[in-house]
Amino acid sequence: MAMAAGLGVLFLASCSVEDTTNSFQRVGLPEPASDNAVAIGNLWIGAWIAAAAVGILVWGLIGWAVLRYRRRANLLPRQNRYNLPLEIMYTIVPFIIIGTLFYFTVVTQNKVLEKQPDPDVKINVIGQKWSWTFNYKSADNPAVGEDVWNAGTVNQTPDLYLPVGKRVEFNLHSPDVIHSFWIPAFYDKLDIVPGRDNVMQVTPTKEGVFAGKCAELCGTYHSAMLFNVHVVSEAEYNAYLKSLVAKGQTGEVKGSVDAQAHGPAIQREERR
Ligand SMILES: [Cu+2]
Repeated sequence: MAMAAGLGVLFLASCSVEDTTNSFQRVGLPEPASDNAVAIGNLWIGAWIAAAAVGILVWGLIGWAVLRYRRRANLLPRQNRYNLPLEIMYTIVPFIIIGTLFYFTVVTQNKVLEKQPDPDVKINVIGQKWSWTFNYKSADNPAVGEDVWNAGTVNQTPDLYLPVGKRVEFNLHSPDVIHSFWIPAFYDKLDIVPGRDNVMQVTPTKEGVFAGKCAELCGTYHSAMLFNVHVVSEAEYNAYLKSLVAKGQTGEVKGSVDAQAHGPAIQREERR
């Protein structure tokens, strides 16, 4: 048992979310696709290593006590109480464990929440019952020259385009209830609270198509609150924004109902 436990800790210690295509080594986490994902993933694995080490020690001591002090005769064993050094030890050790976890959590949190004063791309995201609206603040992008938008409905999953390797700022706004903006491959997630716009910054590091979801049970069609994240080259990103200009989806809209009123591209098919 001790050997299996030791192997377990060794396995976890060899885990990292960086530079691995082996999902076992990432403990089942998705392949990280943003700068924050690596920091969050390694904090997660580190917490598992700490939990496994404590668990193995406790299970080991329980197993040892059960075997070593199993009943051999009908005699009552010697009764001990008030072991002061032991009591001090098991008061201090949890503080050390919590302090260590706290330290690494704060370091990771500071990195993840770090905001650059001048991000490359700004997108106003609206999470509304029950889809997403993406407003690309691209008026000062010389390749586009206008703010453009794209929106989904419960029947139409919207697309979100991001340029790879660029600092992206999401301004998260909700006109109705609490939603949560989550791209699992980025690991990072932030609630969208009515009356309070939250800001998230991230740098996508890998091209590809990733799933996006609402991570807050927000109502009847919560399960329809999906979006597709396309991380593409800058040229493809600009070409996409220009295609929105060509469709007439310029300016800024505040939600899918608004988007339907504005945009010929969006069909009126929202469920009642
Ligand atoms: Cu939602």
